[in-house]
Amino acid sequence: MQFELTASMMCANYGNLEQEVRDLEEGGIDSFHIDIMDGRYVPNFAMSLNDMRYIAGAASKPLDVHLMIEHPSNNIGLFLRHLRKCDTVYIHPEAEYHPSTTLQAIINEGMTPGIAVNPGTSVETIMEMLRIVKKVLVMSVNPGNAGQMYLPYVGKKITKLLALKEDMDFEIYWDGACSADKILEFAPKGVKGFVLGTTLLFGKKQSYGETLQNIRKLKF
Ligand code: S6P
Ligand code: MG
Repeated sequence: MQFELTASMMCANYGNLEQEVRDLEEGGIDSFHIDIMDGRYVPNFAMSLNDMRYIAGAASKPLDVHLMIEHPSNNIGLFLRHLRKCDTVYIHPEAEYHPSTTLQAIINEGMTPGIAVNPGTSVETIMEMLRIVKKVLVMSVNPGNAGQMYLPYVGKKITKLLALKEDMDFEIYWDGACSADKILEFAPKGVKGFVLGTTLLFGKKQSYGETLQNIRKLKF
């Protein structure tokens, strides 16, 4: 079964970030998930513009930049100028007065536009944006922290999005508390990729390569 695995870099070892990037790439990661937080839209700071720049310079695999900041249109250029055409930028529609204008700015720079959908946000409120974006990042925890519990009501929203994705031409990605049983359940249904954090990838005894191989060998 084909699906993408992304490393949530806020969970990585900052004492040796360059080695982390190398180990993850050698281990077979598909991309790097960069959680940018402003302490206002979410109650945490996590990663910043400089962290993103550093990883963008060290990585050969794509970045997906998850902007958890208020009014990203105010600063979107700061982020876009350091990214490559293969990278994705997700915004939270609730954080912006005119999210489709911000998505257009991402498209104009040649990056892939995405929206991140909070657990409490319904599909109906993002319907028009589904025609603009290429990726929908479904949050299965409230944004702000790693290591949280999965919120089970999100599963129904994924079912709704799966029914729309072909016609509206977007792919669905999972962010938050991603475990092997979630991959086993949702990859066959059509969820295209999974962000891996403390639940499955970081802080384990085995190497990143071993963990990633075990995930790819799951029996569907
Ligand atoms: C949460 C953030 C996520 C987490 C990731 C951590 O605000 O957007 O990307 O870093 O979900 O994974 P885990 O397995 O620790 O929940
Ligand atoms: Mg994230």
